[in-house]
Amino acid sequence: MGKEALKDRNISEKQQPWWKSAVIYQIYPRSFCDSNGDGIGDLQGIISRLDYLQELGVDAVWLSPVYRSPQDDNGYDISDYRDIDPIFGTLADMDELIAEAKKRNIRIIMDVVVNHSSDEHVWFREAKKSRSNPYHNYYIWRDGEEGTPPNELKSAFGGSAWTWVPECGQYYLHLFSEKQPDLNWENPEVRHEVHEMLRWWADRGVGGFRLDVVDLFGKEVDKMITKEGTMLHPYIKEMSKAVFCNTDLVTVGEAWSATPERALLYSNPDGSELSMVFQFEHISLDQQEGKTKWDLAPLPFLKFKQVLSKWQTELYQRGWNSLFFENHDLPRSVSRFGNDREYRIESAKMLATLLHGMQGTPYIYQGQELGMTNIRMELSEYQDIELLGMYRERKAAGYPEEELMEAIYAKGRDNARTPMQWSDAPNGGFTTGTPWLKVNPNYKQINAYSQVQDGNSIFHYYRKLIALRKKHSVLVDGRYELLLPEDSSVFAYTRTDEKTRLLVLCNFTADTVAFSMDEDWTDAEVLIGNYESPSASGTLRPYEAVMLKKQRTAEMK
Ligand code: TEU
Ligand code: CA
Repeated sequence: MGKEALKDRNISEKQQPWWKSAVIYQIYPRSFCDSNGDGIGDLQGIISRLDYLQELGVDAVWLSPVYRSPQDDNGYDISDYRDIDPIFGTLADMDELIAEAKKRNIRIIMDVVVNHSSDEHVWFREAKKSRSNPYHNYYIWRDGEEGTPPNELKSAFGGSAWTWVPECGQYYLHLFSEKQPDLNWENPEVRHEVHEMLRWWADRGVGGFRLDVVDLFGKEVDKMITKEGTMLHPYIKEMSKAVFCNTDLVTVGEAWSATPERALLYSNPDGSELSMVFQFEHISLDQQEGKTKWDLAPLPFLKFKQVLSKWQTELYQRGWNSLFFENHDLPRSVSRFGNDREYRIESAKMLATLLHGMQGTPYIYQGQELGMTNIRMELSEYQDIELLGMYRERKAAGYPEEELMEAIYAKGRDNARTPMQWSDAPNGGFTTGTPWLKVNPNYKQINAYSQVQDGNSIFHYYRKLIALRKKHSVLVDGRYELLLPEDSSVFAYTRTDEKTRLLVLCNFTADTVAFSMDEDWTDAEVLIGNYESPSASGTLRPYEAVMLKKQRTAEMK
């Protein structure tokens, strides 16, 4: 046996944490299922759909925030970390959700937003009363003169990151909306409060935590450093020691700035920090160099392959990837990377194959398993604070209306937030009332009810991919290798362990394409594919995807 193969075997024989073979489903509660007709999804709605998630086969649910909140940023502005917002239900509903999910072997992962709180949190209400208030130092204040903020830091949602408070004669920092004041992580009391709160949720039985904008925790505002400050990793280590270590909690940090080098720290297998991070490199390619996501550019496909492959190889056996194409901040992947018209079903399955064949923990965002698509609405119908902020700023700066709307159609966060399409009943079966955000009119064709009935649906394709991960450990541990790096249509790679080799082939175009490979795969077993029978070897039909498996032999490298 070669050295590589020995290494492959050692890792697969080690006892693995549960989340290395898990698939996680993200729920955006406001848009998932409304149980009481007020137009807003809620906890009882989620409970009523747990059987659906069990059928899909997911191991855990990442729940976007349901804490008490004025909902300025749909719950990412928390006013009480230990209570549930009345629009979603009560703490008793939350306990019921945890227990009902557990019965179905599903863990609940809480979304922890502690870079900032709501300005309506009692800490901030106190903090802004005076400089001498005991909570003042829970937030980040700088002296200055009204009208002249301390520095040029900008809010992600438009305008300055500083807001003046006359009572204190000071500015407070908010890297997001002014209703989201940044917590002062330099204050040990703040960090202690966070640890206590996390333990409180762990004791209630949750399965883990997703940490919102974790890379901002160590900010050094006077040096204009927001991401990856000097104290970032010490703070995470401290938190891990206080809360996560010696538990089986899964932890995933959201880190827009993460490079593979950083990710090796965050996801160090020694457990000193987190289980994994969300990195966004592959998500930030279809935009103009050095600009924002609103400055659209076509996806550079070769770069896309190279970036995803880099993450696969750099973290192999030294860290852990999270795998995702969608979340509540991103457009729908079938509209973005696939074809949401004539090849919607094929391309949704192709993207699923690509992602679920890789190493890491796959995340499915609600509706992705149905191939839900982007939406186009009238400006007045949009709700998202980010896209409205962008529109206001760019409109004032003279951008043409048409360009702004195109950017919103392509990248606006409301694309992901339209209500879940459960059936062809009015409003897609999401609510009996008026939904808080318009339901995508295509719900008559695209809905869960019809896909659960149809064995060939995207839903069942995801179900099979999840089942494959449980069955073939090579999907969890296998070494990744990119093939055909220069091919401008096909994304191809292998996964290899001691016994098995998998080949994943994905056509990213609406044409039938030919390609050639050195290795012979003609007799390989087809694990899954999105056409009834696979193509003749060496060709792929429009958006075709296939995953093949064969036994590894001595002469294979
Ligand atoms: O997002 C982090 C963040 O930086 C976003 O502003 C992101 O850049 C943007 O959505 C991409 O278009 C997290 C949450 O996921 C997001 O929903 C919150 O609005 C944000 O933090 C503030 O809590
Ligand atoms: Ca409701």
